[in-house]
Parts: sequence; structure tokens; C-alpha cells
Amino acid sequence: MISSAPTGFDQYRDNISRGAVETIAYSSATVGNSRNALVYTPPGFSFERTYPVLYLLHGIGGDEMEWQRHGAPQIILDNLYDDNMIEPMIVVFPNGRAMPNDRAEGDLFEPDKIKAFERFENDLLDDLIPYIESRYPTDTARDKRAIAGLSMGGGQSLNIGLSNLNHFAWVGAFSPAPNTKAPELLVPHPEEAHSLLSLLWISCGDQDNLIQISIDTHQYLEEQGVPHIWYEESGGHDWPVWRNDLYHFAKRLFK
Ligand code: FER
Repeated sequence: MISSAPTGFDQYRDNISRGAVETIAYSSATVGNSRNALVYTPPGFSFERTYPVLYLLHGIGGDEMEWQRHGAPQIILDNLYDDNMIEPMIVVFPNGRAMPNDRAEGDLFEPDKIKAFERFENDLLDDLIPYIESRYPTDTARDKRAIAGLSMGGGQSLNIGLSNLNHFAWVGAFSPAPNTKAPELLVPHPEEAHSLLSLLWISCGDQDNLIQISIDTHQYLEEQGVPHIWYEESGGHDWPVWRNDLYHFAKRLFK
């Protein structure tokens, strides 16, 4: 049983060590341009050691800045460090709409924009991850790499993470959207998933219209004996839920 994050988990605390967020630009052979991502480095960040990396994805209405705008990830993570509840990690906030104009504008459901959320798999694996691992002191073992996201980004995390278990051992989906592949396509080899996953997390608000996607995935995983966390929490398709999810997911990572 997982209860809501403690009061104040996403409120700024004075006089604690802070991480830092910077914007990076990487050359994407997949999209054919330069793309931006945000990178959070933890309090006490040092090039004298290496860090695991979490790739944290946005929803259909967002871009690489969406978590910063609405999710207070820096505050949530800094507070978790202050409380000694989290492993030091780098968090990368990519833009998951892998197309030349990746702004969240116009009709967000246009087929070419939905397709761009699929194309992101190549951008991530072939362009962004190599860039991050060449510029930051990262631990490149598969069990030191995580992917998670909200809604469209939750679907991406399941689709990309579970079909690339050679790259990711930690996968989290917060309120995954209809881009999520059918369960038997997501996890065609349950025994392999069982042996390779360190954590598979699925969460959704009980007032979210998309919750059936999570329930169907959870039920399949349970039938197939794939260990996972299924967390149904109170709330809708909204930021209080995703902030709470980040808190709970981040403190379980890389342990
Ligand atoms: C849909 C409903 C919602 C859909 C995507 C979403 C691709 C995504 C929502 C979000 O990211 O917040 O039918 O189809």
C-alpha cells in the first residue's frame, strides 16, 4: 500500500543543498536538426564519480520544459536528497515529439505529431542517450538507466523501455495514454521481462478517463507473473498525481 507523498514534498525548502538544471542541445540524426533537452544534476554533483540516469518524459500538451513548468521536479528531488531518501542521479527531460517543429501547438492529435512520439524511440536511443553519456559522468550499465513519463510519455516509457530491456532496467508509466501498445505486444516474453526488470511501475488517478489502459496492462502483467507495482491513487489526469508519482518512483530508483 502506497500512501500519498508527505505534505510539503513539493514545496521549496530554505537552506538545503540544491541540484541544478541546464538546457542542452544535441544533434539529432533521427530528426535532422538540433534538439533541446533539460538536464538536472543532483546536489553535490561531481565529475569525480558516475551517476545513473532517469529519462523523464512529458505528455501530449508538453515539451522538454513541461515538468519544470508544472511538476516541480527540482524541488521534489532536492527535498528527497535532503531527507536522504534517494540515490544521486541525473535526470534528463527530453522533448518526446521527434519532429522538426516539436512545439506543443496546433492540433496535438494530428497523425504526424502522434507518429513523432513513436519516432522518439530512435532519437532517444541513437542521438540523445549517446550525447548525454558523452558529456556527463554517467554509469552506462543497463541497470543504471531508467525511463518514465506521464500520459503520452508514460505510453512511450512502456513502449520504448519494455522493448529495449538491454538499455533500461527501470520503467515507469504515470497515467499512460492510448499510445501504449497492447499488453501482449508490450511484454511478449514475460520470463525475460521478469529477469531483466529491476522495477516496472504503473500508476494512474482513479478519476482519470484513461485508467483502463493501466488496468489492462497491470492485469496482463499479473497473469503472466511479471513483478510490477500498480498504484491506483486518488486524482485525475493532472499534475498533483504526476508530482506524487515522481516522488514515489524516484525514491525507489537505482536501489
Ligand atoms: C488520446 C487521449 C489522450 C490519445 C492521447 C492522449 C493518442 C494523451 C494525453 C496526454 O498526453 O496527456 O486518445 O491518443
